[in-house]
Amino acid sequence: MTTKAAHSIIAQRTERTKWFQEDRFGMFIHWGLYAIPARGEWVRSMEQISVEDYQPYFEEFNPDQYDPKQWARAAKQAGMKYAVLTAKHHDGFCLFDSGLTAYKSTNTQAKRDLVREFLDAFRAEGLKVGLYYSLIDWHHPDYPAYGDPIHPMRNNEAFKRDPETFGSYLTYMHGQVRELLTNYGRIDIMWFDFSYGEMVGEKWQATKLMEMIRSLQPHIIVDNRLDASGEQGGSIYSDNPQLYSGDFASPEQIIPPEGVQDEAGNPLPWEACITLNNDWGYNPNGHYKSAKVIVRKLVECVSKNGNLLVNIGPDAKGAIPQKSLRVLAEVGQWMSKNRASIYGCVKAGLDKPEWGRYTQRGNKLYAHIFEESIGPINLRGLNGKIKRARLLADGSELHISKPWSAKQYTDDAFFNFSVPEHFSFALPDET
Ligand code: JFZ
Repeated sequence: MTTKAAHSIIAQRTERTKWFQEDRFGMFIHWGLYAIPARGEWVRSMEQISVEDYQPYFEEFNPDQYDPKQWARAAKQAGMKYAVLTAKHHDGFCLFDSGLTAYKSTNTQAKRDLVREFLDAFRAEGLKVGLYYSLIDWHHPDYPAYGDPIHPMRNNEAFKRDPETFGSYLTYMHGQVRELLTNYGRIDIMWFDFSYGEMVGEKWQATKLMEMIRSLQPHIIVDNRLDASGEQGGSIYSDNPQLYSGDFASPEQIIPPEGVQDEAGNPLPWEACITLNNDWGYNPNGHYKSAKVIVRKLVECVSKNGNLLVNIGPDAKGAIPQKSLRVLAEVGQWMSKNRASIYGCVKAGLDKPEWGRYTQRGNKLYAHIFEESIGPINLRGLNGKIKRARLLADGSELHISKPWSAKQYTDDAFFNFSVPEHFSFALPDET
């Protein structure tokens, strides 16, 4: 049974996420001290590095090439509409001038509030801004021993803690969220990460936290990880969500086969986050996804009513890796011609075609053709329903032919010649 409170949570979620579901495409930025060892943001945990042995990275951190205006231009040119930066990741290092810790960027050689500069630069490009804040904290002395079920080796000496003092960590964590949402102007997204095992929901005093968040920034949208891990779970899926169940689901490194629905089958706002290479934090090694893959994944998300958040991991100097910039630029070339098939688009009411995917906005259907065709391209069930078809990239007409005589095709329409692969689009007016 949906209570009155849950009704209003769902109604507000729908209202608040409108812009988010229009925008569809964003940039994730994982940046912190771990850019120095350059083996991913989990390096402290994976290699069981003690607080003391991690300290040299704090002493050394000096990102003198940090130019968030350039980051913002790269995001904008890629066609991204919003960006989310790690204000604090699991290692506890703060990229902002917190009054509650000395473990922050303003106390490094950088002497800069990296979060503030990020926010200013991205807002200036007209992008919406979000902050990632890690619930897990391997640096704070009152965060309990890190023994999560996903990475069981974390119950080691380097992470031994007294869980009795967890309350003081919560005061710290709530206090930092208050700072971020008080001192930095309008924030559009709060991206918490992540819950596991018993460490979920009210363990974070999540209702109290959310009441504060909503009172400081009523419009802000929040991911679902106060209530869930990176995987499915958490009551955003139920008809009785909590205040802390979040505004959107956050599948990670996967795109759900059928998109994301609540338990009753109603579509939920969701955002898949993916890396460009294998790690979130800077790692010069690892296989890079191509622009072609990123474009197709973006199309796939939109074709299932979802968003895509593509990660970059700037290096220790503050530079976005050249390879990442190249992929972003190529994605941007595609977006410059084809963005109409992404922004504000939704799942089309048609079966997934063999040759690619559909997205739709109003009476415009976008056919994303992923395959080089060997002959006419079958538009299943669309015979007589297409007013005209155009290539989105250059506006040229595509001829629609009558169905073949064979009986099984009588409901179908066809593009009569082979349409160029991948970068081509048809734009039929569906009636
Ligand atoms: C989390 C972080 O640990 C990671 O460093 C990165 O920030 C990513 C976006 O989010 O990754 C997770 C979180 C949860 C699970 C797996 C990876 N999980 O529950 O399986």
